[in-house]
Amino acid sequence: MCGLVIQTNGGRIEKIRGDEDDPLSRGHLCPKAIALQDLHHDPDWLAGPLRKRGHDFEEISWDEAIDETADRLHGVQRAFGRSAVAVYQGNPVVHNHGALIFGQLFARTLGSHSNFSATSVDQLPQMVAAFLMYGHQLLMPVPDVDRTQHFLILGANPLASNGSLMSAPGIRKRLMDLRARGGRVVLVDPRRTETAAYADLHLAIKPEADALFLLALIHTIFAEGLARPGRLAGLTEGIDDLARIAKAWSPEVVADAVGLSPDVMRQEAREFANATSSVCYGRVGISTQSFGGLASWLMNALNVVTGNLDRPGGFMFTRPAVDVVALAARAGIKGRFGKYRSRVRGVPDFSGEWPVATLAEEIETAGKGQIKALVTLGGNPVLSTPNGGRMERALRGLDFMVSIDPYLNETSRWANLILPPASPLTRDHYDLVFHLLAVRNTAKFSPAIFEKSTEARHDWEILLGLTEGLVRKRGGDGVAARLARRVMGRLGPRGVVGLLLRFGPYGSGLNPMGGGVSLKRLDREPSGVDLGPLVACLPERLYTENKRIQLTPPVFVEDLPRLLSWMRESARRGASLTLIGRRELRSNNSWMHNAERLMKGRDRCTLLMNPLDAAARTISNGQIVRVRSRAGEVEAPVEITDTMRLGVVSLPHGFGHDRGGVRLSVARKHAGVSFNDLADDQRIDDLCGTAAFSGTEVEILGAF
Ligand SMILES: Nc1nc2c(c(=O)[nH]1)N[C@H]1C(S)=C(S)[C@@H](COP(=O)(O)OP(=O)(O)OC[C@H]3O[C@@H](n4cnc5c(=O)[nH]c(N)nc54)[C@H](O)[C@@H]3O)O[C@H]1N2
Ligand SMILES: Nc1nc2c(c(=O)[nH]1)N[C@H]1C(S)=C(S)[C@@H](COP(=O)(O)OP(=O)(O)OC[C@H]3O[C@@H](n4cnc5c(=O)[nH]c(N)nc54)[C@H](O)[C@@H]3O)O[C@H]1N2
Ligand SMILES: [Mo]
Repeated sequence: MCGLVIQTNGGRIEKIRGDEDDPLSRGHLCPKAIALQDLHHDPDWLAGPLRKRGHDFEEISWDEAIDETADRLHGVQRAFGRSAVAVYQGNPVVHNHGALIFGQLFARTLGSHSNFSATSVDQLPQMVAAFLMYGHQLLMPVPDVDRTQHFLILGANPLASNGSLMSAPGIRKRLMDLRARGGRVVLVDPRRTETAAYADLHLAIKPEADALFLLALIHTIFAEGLARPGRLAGLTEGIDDLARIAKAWSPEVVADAVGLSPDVMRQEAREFANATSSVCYGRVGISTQSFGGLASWLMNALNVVTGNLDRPGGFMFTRPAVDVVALAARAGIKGRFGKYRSRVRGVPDFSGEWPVATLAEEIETAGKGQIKALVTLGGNPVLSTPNGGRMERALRGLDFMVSIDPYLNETSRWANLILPPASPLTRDHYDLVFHLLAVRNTAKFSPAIFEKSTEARHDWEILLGLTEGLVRKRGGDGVAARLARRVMGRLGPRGVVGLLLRFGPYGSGLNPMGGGVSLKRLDREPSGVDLGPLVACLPERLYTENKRIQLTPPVFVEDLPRLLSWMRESARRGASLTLIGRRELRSNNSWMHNAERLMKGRDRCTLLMNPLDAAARTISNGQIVRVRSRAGEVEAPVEITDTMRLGVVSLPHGFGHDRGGVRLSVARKHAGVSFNDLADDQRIDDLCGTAAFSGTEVEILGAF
């Protein structure tokens, strides 16, 4: 989302800097932007399709690769049913409008019910909350960080991540401005992170206790008469029910399990309720844990009961130039929770998608409905989903696998075919998803910097080719579908975005004179167009049937007994360590470790440990330790630091590049180990199936 100015000379990049004229990023850029040049010139970025041959891969032509893939997918579907082919879509897809639009087309044509994505190792609980409370899975409010006076952050490290479900380039400056205008930042995280340096108060909570913490805040707010929903009162159902529920969860009751004193929680409740504006925001730390659904619900509820939803300085909805919320609703996709249960473990689906923590077992378990083939699109599940070891074994047992991915990496090495897209700098860019989640309404279209070589293909071209190939193998399809594909192919991603802008909230619609926010205008103003700060939009924006906010959806209320048992057991839990994850500024999930510029300097894949935990195990700084969980074992160097809460250790995810057969020459030199070799595929939030990374129990077997 950062606006970049890229200076080129012939086919080379000379310089990359932040674009001061970008209305969202205002000149900010992070190390990943500079590393774009490493990606663009990376010799490991595959130039063309590869086909597995024995233990190695051979280069083949695009025509052959597309035809063979279509043929194999068709064969599996004919023999075992359409859902025998699963699709896993990874994170880069949502940053790539071509892959996003044409990935939908491909998936719809494939017609399988076996859909998986990185959503269920990420923001799924927050989508469930948006759906159940506001009536639409994409209606996720964003903290109005530029105007708030009290920013309560749970389980997020925006200084490293740049914000998430809060696109906020240059967050450091935004937090400094917040405090300079007399506002307050409170951070709740078991680790004193980089973000803590910009907070007034850091509260080192125990992992997975966020729902309890939020209940204690809501309890206090009702008990002390601080609930002031204001105008939201008339738009909300269930305020009294919530007050009744919260009665049982006083700060005293939850304190031990949360690991914070009742006074601290009570104080924060008062300050949050009394500030002129406040917002509670939580991210990966409250999503990928056993109570992610409950925490996401309560985070929203706290904002509602204090009147901070949908008001400046609070938790607000965006109005992007391509309104994907309205588009999805028009297509009938607002969300659907738990219509089906998964075959093996019986976990609920969400909007036709299964939690990826169930993918390996669905591949391994024989019987009707077994998954026999897999398509990965911009995803690396071996490193990014729980129990990577089991995932690898499962992938090996597939009849067929294809990876649409630029690299021969930990996942794609198990594929029969790898179909690599051209470099990101050879394609246009429009943020269909992240404008929706940005702290300011802006629109920007970035043209491709370089022309791609004639042999190379973009993701969308690969996906369109596969779609057409599949239809051919099936012996054709209807006129309407054929026409739709023809039109989309002609338009390409740029043309589709142009149409979406035209018929979006700032577009000219059917007016033949054009105007408003159009592709033409964005071409003329390449730094982007400022559409202003976030504006209040309730109740119009709500998609619930009665146009009211649902404050106590039964799905959440019925999950409270599980939280209660966990709280009671927490006192009895042993002296083992609990593991949490972290993100590094110079890293991007599992796939940017092949960029020299990012990998320079110290080893970042270290196990952070409190000095007392280290002393108790006679471990010294830098020592390699063997860590074991129920799912597996890894060896990692320890970094002793008092930034960690006692009893909690932290390891980043996305490393572990020393697996055989991987073609990542730089990443291999900084291989690290994979968090997800320790994460347990059986540990999920029972409410929605999201992987529970936080709170993974580990023991240290020895130091070397
Ligand atoms: N333990 C632990 N696990 C986690 C997390 C955590 O915090 N802790 N975080 C989770 C989160 S939030 C996420 S989003 C997931 C991410 O999970 P994934 O999306 O599965 O993983 P990524 O590392 O983003 O891998 C993306 C893949 O896309 C490829 N790729 C990159 N650019 C392109 C492109 O333009 N086109 C195509 N076709 N492919 C491309 C890369 O080579 C790589 O193989 O990981 C999750 N896993
Ligand atoms: N540089 C960089 N930027 C990124 C990424 C990257 O890999 N590198 N990944 C991108 C992606 S895909 C995403 S989803 C976003 C994520 O963005 P963020 O969520 O802001 O980033 P994380 O660093 O995962 O922050 C999670 C925090 O939760 C804390 N935590 C862990 N368990 C718990 C818990 O039980 N309770 C509480 N309260 N806190 C807990 C961790 O210590 C950590 O500081 O970042 C995006 N931006
Ligand atoms: Mo993510």
